[in-house]
Amino acid sequence: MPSKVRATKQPDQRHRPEERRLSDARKRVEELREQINHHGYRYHVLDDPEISDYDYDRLIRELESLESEFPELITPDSPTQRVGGTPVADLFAPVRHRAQMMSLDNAFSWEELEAWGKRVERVIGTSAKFVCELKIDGLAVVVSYENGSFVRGATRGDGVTGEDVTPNIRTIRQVPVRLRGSGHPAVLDVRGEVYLPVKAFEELNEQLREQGGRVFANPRNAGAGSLRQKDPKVSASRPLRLWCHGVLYAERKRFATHLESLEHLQQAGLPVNPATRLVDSLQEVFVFCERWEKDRHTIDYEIDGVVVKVDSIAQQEELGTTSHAPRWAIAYKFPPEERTTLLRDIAVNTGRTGIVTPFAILEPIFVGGVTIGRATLHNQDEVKRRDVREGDTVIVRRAGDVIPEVVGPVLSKRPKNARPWRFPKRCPSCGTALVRKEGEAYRRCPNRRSCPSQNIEWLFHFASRGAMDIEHLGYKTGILLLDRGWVKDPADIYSITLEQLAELPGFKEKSIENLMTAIEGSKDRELWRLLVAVNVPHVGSHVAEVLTRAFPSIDELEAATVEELSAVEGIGPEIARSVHEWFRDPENLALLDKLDASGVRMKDEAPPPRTEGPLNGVTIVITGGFESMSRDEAVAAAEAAGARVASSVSKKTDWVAVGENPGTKYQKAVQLGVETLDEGEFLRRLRRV
Ligand code: 0OX
Repeated sequence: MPSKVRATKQPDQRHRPEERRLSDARKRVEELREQINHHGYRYHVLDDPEISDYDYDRLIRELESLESEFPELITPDSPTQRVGGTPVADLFAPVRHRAQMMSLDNAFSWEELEAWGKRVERVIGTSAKFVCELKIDGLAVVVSYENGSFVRGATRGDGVTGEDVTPNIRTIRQVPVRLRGSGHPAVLDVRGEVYLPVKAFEELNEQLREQGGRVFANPRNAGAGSLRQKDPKVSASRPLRLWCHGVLYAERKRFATHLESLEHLQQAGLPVNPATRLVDSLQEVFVFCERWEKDRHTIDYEIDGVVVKVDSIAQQEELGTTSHAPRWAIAYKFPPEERTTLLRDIAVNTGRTGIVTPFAILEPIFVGGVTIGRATLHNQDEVKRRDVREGDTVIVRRAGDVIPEVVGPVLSKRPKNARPWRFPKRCPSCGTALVRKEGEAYRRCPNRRSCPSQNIEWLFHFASRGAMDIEHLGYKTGILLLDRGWVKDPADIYSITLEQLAELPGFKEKSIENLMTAIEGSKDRELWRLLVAVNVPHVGSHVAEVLTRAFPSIDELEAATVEELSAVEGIGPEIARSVHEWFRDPENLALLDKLDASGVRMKDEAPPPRTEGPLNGVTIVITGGFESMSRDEAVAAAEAAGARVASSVSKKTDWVAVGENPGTKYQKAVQLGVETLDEGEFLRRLRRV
């Protein structure tokens, strides 16, 4: 009998009215979720909606209103919970991947691609089928489902451990909160690439420029910045997207081919790039690559090549992997893009360290996925070598993340009156006579303390994401602070007062509070950030991290001799001398004192005592290369197991893990009688086998 008829004839007397309402609401909520998930998939993944935006919004609003009336019905996989569903406390917590997230080897030419293909066919002893995919220039992520529900999103990190970005991934509309259909593996980890479409990138930069903030160099950086937002609401406001390109881990499920795994993902409602093709020969791989090299700007996201994968999983297994990349896949990288345009003018700019760099002002041109109006000319010698002149038609190149550069002039188009360019004698910002030291390629402005250009560039660098990471302190605000004379060097920002900020145009209660909080928060940054921020020549983030791991306080860095500095693995004599010299300059020491007096942290906290791990309290050294992991992975794995990994062998070393082609550390270990282990034993001690 139809339930409707029974319900009118025999009302259910056992339930009270509010329970009845709740059970009706539950039913409707489930219906709505199913409909919303279905239409969301049609719209966001298939790009083929079945209902109008208006009707879709109505469904969402009805669900929101029911969930607000019956909060007990809210579940984390409800389509209303895309923003703010998960406790944000877990954001960026380390996530150990269930399988290593390998990277890709590159082929930069047809020859290299062909050599790879031939090797593949030699190893498997037959011809192969290949899957060709667009190589998305985005951020590698893993998206995890348990029993069909989205549970986690993480960045690739070093391939072994990434960062938890679940709330931010959840804001991506193409990521289904529940997989379609049934019978999904209990655990499914999907590899994909998160990206920001080019148009969204341009709009975002426009917005940031208006707010006087820092703009992103390219869509990839903007995507990374948007994914790594501390506030998922900000991530949600950036239209990030995802393409899935493989299964990283599927519990109790084996696919026969890569294509089959992609089809499974697609049927589950995950976005798989429609340009993906299965081809029968290397010849067809070339055709695919050629087509997409030509058509790369017909799509609304950046690609930097084609990923070619052997389709058969059995053949993939036969080919195996190197320490960092599978032998069954390769990335064919597109050559950098070049275009010609008019060079309107050559100008120079004084940077944060006083180096004066020439750059070209161009007729804006779309190259490498973005419109550029300026391109670097590097230095005086380069301008001479390339002999570019004002009025020239020039070739401009931009590759991936690299700063656009002028390759050279098109001589046949040179105007008759074009004259060789002459480097200015004075700083364009402060008028001080420029100097060029013997053996240096650069001219510098020696006016270290009062050149406006050096000051703003330094302040901007000090506050940048890669240094002290002070949000809301961009060029616009920096210039206001410098112009008023309140900030003469970056340490002065720590003495800025609320009253001063209130005098600045456009500063209201909220923006003042934001900036003050950001400045205060930056006092407690890791030491490497401070070292980058204070402008030590040759010290970027990587070198700074290496140095501060060995010398975890400013006092220790200052006291270190050139020999001690260069004994640190990864620190060469030039860097060591540069750091040592920087710490001998009284002006630099005065700056550090001032920062110290303002409460800026001058040392790193001791690492927290490790509570578990098979190598607790063990000091080891790693030398040579391993089959199963890269050097960085070996260090990370040993540290994760509780070991202290030292850079040189001493009597205090407990043992040395020795890989292929070990260096002098191996000999030193033998000399000192320190135990040495091969890769197998090393893995056993890591409890990996
Ligand atoms: C991409 C992309 C990256 C990963 C390791 C083994 C195969 N950027 O679009 N990686 C992979 O797969 C690799 N595929 C892709 N399409």
